[in-house]
Amino acid sequence: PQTVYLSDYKPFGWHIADVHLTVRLDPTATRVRSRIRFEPTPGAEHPEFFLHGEDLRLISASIDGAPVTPELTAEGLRCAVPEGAFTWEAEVEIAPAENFALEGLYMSNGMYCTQCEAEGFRKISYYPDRPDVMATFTVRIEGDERVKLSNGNPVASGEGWAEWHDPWPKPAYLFALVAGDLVNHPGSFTTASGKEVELNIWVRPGDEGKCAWGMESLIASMKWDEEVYGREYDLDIFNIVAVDDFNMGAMENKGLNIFNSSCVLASPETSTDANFERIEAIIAHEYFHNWTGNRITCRDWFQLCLKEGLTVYRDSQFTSDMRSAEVKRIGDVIDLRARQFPEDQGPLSHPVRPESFQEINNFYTATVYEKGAEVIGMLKRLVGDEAYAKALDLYFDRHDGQACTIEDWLQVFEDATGRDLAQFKRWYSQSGTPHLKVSETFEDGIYTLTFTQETPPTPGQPDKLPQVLPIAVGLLNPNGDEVVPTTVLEMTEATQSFAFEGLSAKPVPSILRGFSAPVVLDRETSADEKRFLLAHDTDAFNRWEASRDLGRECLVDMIIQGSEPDLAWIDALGEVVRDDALDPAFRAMMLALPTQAELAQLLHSRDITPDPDAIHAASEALRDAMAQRWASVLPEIADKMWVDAPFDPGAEQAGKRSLGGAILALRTRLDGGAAAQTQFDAADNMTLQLGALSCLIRAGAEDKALAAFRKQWSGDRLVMDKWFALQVAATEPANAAARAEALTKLPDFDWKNPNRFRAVFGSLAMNHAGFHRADGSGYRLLADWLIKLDEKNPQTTARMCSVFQTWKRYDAGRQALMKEQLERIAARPGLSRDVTEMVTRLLS
Ligand code: DPP
Ligand code: ZN
Repeated sequence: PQTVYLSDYKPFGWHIADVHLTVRLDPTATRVRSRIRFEPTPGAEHPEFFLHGEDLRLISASIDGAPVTPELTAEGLRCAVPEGAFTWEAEVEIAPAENFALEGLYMSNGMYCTQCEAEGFRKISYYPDRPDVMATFTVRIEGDERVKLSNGNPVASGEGWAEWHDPWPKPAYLFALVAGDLVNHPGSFTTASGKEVELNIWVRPGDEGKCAWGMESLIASMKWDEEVYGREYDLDIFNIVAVDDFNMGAMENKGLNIFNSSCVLASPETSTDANFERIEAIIAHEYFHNWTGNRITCRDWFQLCLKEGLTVYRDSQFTSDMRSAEVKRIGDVIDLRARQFPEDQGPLSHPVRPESFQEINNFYTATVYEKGAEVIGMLKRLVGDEAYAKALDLYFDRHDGQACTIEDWLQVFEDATGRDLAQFKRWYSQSGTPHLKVSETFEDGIYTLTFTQETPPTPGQPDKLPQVLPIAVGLLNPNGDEVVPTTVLEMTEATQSFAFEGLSAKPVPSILRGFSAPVVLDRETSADEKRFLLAHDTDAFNRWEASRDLGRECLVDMIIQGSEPDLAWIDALGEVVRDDALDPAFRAMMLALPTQAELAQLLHSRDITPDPDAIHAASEALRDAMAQRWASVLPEIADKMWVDAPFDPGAEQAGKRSLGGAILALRTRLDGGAAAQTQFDAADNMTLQLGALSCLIRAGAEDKALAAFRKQWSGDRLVMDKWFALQVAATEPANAAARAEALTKLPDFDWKNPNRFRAVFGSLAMNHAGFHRADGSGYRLLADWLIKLDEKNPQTTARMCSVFQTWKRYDAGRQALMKEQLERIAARPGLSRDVTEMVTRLLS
C-alpha cells in the first residue's frame, strides 16, 4: 500500500461552487448522477484533474455537455479538462446491498444509510474526496422508501422523491443520505436568537420508546453550546438517525447525524446508567462538531485532532457540567491510561498529529482523540479560562467556513495571548508518554520540588525534546491543612526546580492535581504519605490517585512476593467508602481496582515480565480480602444505596447504583450470589439487572439467570449484545476463549454486525488472563475471526487488531504465540489495506 505524507500536501486547484446529486435508490443498482461546476482557483497550480472513486461502475461522463472517456484507475479517474471553469457530469452505479464494509452507501436492516468519513464518499460518486474541498450540496433522492433524508434543509418532495439543500459549504466526508421506513421522535429548540429548529430522532418502528433520552441530551447540548461557547445551530432542522450496523459510535454529518443505535437508543429497562451517560456524551460530541469540525473543518486528515481533540474536550466539559466534574475527570484518566497509554507505549505509538499513514481509518485512535483532548486541556490550563474563551472566539471568527490546520489553531492562541507556543506545539508532533520524576528538599522554610521529564523512544522518534508541562501542585501541612492551594507550575526544561517559601514545616506535596498533564508520574512515595493524601487531599483526583497507588503497590507486592493484602489500605479505603458525606459515584470509583492490563503495563515498566494468571489471582485475592474485611458493613451500605424513586438516569441515582453495584460484587464473594440473585429477580432496570447478572457469572451461579435474561430480551438486539459481552468478559479466564467460541455458534451471533462482533471479541480481549491464556487459544480464536471479518469489513477488523499492541510485554512463550497469529494474518492473500498497515506496524 501507498504511504501518504503530511509534507506532501498540495491544494486541489479548483473550487466547487455547488454539487448536484441525484440518487435513484436500488439495493443492487443504485444510480448516482452528479453535476459539479469546477472553477480554477486563481493563481493555483493545475495538476492533472483527478477525481477519487472506488467500486463505482461508470455509466457516463461529460464536460460542458460533451461526452468524455476518462482514464479509470483503482483509486479514481483522470481526465483532460478545459483551462477555465467547466461543468462536470457523471453517472455511476453502485450496489449498497452488497456493501458490508459499511463505508459509502450501504444497507442496514433494509434501510439505506451512508458513512463517508474519512474517505467513503468516493464509493458513492467520483469526487475530489478531500476535506479541503468544500461545497454546497443539493441532493435529490428517488425511491419508494417513506422517509428520505439528506443534509441541510428540505426543499421539496413528491411521490417517490425528496430534495434537500445544504447551504453551508462542506467537505464530502460530511455528506449523508438515509432512506427507509423510519419513524421519528420529534422535538424542537429555539435558538438564542429566536430561531425555531425542528429536531427529529429517526428509528426503526418499535424503537420509538427509546428516543426520549437522546432528545433530552440533544436539547441540553444545543443550549450548552450557546451558553458556554456562544455557538448557535445554523439550519432549520436537525436530524439524528439510529442505525444498527455501524463501524463507529456516531457521525456528525451536517444536519443529519447518523448514530450507531447503541449510542442513541435508551430506556431504563434496556440501558444501563453507563449507557445513558455515554449516549448523552456522544449526542453532545456529534452536535458540537457542527462548529468544531463542520463549520471549521480539517485541511487534510493529518489534522484530524483539530476537530476530534477539541470536540472530545468540549464534550468532556459538557459532561462535567451535567454531572460531577471530579468523577468525570477520574473516569477520563482511567480511560486514557487504559487505551491511550498502551498505544503510546507500544508499536502503534504516533503523534497526536501523525505525519504519515496508509489508511486514515487506522488513526481514529485514543491518541488523536483523547490525548488530543488532553493537549487542549493543558493549553487552557496554561493560558487561563479567560484567554481560552478569547482564543476560541477568535478561532470561530477567523476560520468559519475554512479547512484548517493545527498551525491555525495555535496561531489564534498566540494572537489572543501573546504567548509563544512553539515549544507547546511538540505535543502535536512528538509521540510517546513523558515520564516525570520528582525530588524534594526542605531548608530554611523553603520547599523545593525538582522535576525531570523524559519521554522514552517511540517508533520513528528515537530522541525526544522537553515538552511544556503544566504541573498543578498543592501543599498540605502535616496536620492536614492546605498551606499552598493549587498552583500551576509551568515546566519547560528537561530538569527544573520550583521553590515555595515561608513554610513553617516540611509540607506534603499533592502533585499533578486533576491530572494536569498526560504523563506517567514516577515518584517514590511512602505508603504513609499516600494514606495521608487519601485522608486529607482537597483535590478529589489526587485523593483517588493516592488510593489507587496504594492498591497498585499492594497488588504488585502480592503478585511478585506473594504478600498478604495491605490491610491498612483496605481500612483507610473502607473509611472513604463508608463516608456518606462523599458522592457515591466518587466512592464507587475509589473501590475500583486497577485493571489487570494496567498492572501488566506497570510491571513491564519496572522490567518485570507480567504473568496474567498471577495478576488475575492477586486481583481476586485482594477483592476477597476487601469483602471479608468489610463483611459487616456491606449490607448497610447496600441499603443506603437503594433507590426508591422512579428511575432517573441523572448523576444522583446513577451514582448510588454505581456504588450499590460495587458493593454487590463484594457481597457476592461472601454469599455465593444470593443477594445478586435477589436483585436479579426483582430488577426493573437494566443497571440492576445486568449488575446482578455480572455478579452471578463471576460466582459461577449464572445458568438460570442467563437463560431467563436471554428469554426476556431475545428480541432486543442491543440488550442481547450485553448478554454476549458479559459472559465472555466476566467468566473465569480458563473458560473465556471456549465460551467466546461457543457463542459464535449461536444463530444470533451475527458476526457481520460490528456491535455483535465486538461484544464477543472485544470482551475476550478485556478478559485479560482469558485472552492471554498460555495455551494461545484466545489469540488463535481471535485471529481466525479477524481473518474472516476482514473479507467483509476491513475497518472494524483493523481496529480490533490493536488488542495485540501489547504483545511484546509478555513472556517469550506468549510473545511467540501472538507473533505467530499476527504473521498468519499478515500472510493472508487479499488482506485489506487497513489490516495490512496494522499488522505491519504491530510486527515492526
Ligand atoms: N464519528 C466520529 C466522531 O465523531 C468521527 N468523526 O468522532
Ligand atoms: Zn468526533
